[in-house]
Amino acid sequence: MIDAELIDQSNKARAAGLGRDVQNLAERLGRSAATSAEALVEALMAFSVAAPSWAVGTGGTRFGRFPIGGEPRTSEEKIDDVAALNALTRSNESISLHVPWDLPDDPAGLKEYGEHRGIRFDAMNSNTFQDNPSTTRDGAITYKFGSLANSEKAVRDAAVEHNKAVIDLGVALGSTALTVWLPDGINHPGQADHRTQFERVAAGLQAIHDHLPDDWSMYTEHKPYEPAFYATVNFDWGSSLLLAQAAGAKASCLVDLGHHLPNANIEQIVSRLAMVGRLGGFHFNDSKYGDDDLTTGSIDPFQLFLIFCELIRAGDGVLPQLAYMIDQSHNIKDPLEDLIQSTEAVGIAYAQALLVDRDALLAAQEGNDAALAQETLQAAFRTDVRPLLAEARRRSGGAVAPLDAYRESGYRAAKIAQRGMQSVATGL
Ligand SMILES: [Mn+2]
Repeated sequence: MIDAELIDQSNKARAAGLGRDVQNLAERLGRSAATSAEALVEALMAFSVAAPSWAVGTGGTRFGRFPIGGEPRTSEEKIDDVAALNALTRSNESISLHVPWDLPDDPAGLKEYGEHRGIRFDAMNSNTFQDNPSTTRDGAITYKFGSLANSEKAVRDAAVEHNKAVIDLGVALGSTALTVWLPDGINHPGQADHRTQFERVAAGLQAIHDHLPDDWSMYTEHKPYEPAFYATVNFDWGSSLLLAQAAGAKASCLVDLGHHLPNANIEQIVSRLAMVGRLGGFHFNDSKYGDDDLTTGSIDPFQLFLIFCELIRAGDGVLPQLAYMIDQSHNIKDPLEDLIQSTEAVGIAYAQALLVDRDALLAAQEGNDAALAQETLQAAFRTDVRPLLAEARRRSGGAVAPLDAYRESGYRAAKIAQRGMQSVATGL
């Protein structure tokens, strides 16, 4: 573990500099109570973004995988890594499991394991994009030609059963949400009927929705291609909305930033889904071309800022309570360093969006003053809010400089000694 003493030592060396930076910002910002440095620090202290269990191992590409060493071998070790991350950031208080990559024999024990380390269970993810031993018995059932949209009823039923089992597991872990990302689609034009596939998926999602406990939510996650390359059933936000509406009242749409065709206006999608009350959550990452799973905010931080502006707009000045998660699996960085950087990027975009003078923006919009509207957004976006994030972490017991503190801790080397150089995270 990364202990408080190490973080204290790391913070002491940076205390004076941080104090000066925060003071400078406080003097520059403090126009109104809502956008004061103090208000932003408090908002940041209350914010948490989930880490997925698959992001603590080294991902790979179809060209290969280069393990970094010391990767978690079990769900418990994945929780250990998220707890280490949270000790530094104080903004990653939950883990999102992926079934069957995570299939605990003793869910109650795993829940307790998480509780002891201050880690809750975020949305459950059901995987039907590969065959798995729990529902695709003896090879008689296969998801080769899809799951909920499969032409064979036995396969569709198995996919529904898998999702129900994931809900049951989530109940035992204290989770309250299911994210359904489907592999269903068409690789070759004419291979299957678009409408029939959609109707089968809608029926399957209804059956899964019927199994949700009262306090649960369910998210549909769209993606334009992969694993099918000609068409996917849930290919865009419109299809996702139709599927969520068909599934039932507890279903809403989840936006994965990498699941759009190049140049899609994601902030506008966010606005539309929020407008109709079906925006459920986010998977944060960044991309240049496709579902690149690059570090959040590393390619297009302005887009991330504009997305958070839409969220603040949807919440009328405050961030709505949605499912916020980082969905990345890096293949060359230390996964924990990647998560530290993504968590920072999400916090920056959030704080900058809170900084927008919404009254001035509205006045510029209604007055058709495009130049002033742009100035208003840029005034917030160009503000370096990083000292406020550092201050929020410091007050919460986290590290002022989490990446430095992580390296100073020697965590990776200790985990290589404990888990080995060739350990592989389940599912990767
Ligand atoms: Mn995702």
